[in-house]
Amino acid sequence: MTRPGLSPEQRIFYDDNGYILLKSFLSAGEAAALRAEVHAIAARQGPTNATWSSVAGQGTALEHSHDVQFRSAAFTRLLVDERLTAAFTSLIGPNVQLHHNKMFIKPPERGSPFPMHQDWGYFPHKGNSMTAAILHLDAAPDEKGCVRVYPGSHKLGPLKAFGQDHHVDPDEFPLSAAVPVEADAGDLLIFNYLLVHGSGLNVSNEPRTTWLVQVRDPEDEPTSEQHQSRGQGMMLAGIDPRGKSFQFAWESAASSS
Ligand SMILES: O=C(O)CCC(=O)C(=O)O
Repeated sequence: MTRPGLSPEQRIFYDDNGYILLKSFLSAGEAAALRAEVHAIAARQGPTNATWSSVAGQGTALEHSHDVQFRSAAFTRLLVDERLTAAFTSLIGPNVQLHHNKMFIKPPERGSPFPMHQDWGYFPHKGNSMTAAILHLDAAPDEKGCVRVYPGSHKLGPLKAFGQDHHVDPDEFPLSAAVPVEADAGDLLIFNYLLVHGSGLNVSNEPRTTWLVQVRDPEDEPTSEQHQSRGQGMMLAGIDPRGKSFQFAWESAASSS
């Protein structure tokens, strides 16, 4: 069965706002199964804390893993799930290439916030095709530190970024004034990497569990290679039309030496 991707109305909303929340993208059962996988990975790997440096040292925590498909095949299957790839192809074209993916658990009562930022600062590309999707594996109401966005901010282009977290000016883009995108288990939030976004503290008594994937058009070249990952370059939909095969920066350095 051909998957529809975004409707014309959803596409208009996305183009205007830089993001869209697709409700019930996965069933509650599918979300629950993936949530269990994420929590099992976290239990196997032991404690982690990916709290950003600009908000570290305040007793908060953020469990995470990169390259989740190397930890559980459920995420290999998810990467090429036609519902996901159809959503991406309707935004960036027929060819969709994996950049990276990661999981996050914001633990109860002390789940770290993400300062407001654009992902652009982490992995700038010439064509700005880079697109993120956050799959919610349990409910993310505001008190759990749901994602907050500045609708339309993707149209501002790259903004001045501060520190190693690349956060934007907190006076201009305070977390408190951003729009909370509350979500239920199974909802998918898709956004362009120029959208100003972040999220607050999890002050609830339950974890907030998410999986995040970033993809691009394979013809969209990075302006600097600063965020590579295992699995990067995998085609999730379509083909890589370039004559050359995908290479990490370290591979080209090795072949020219
Ligand atoms: O999960 C969140 O609340 C935001 C994650 C995020 O913005 C990021 O990883 O860049």
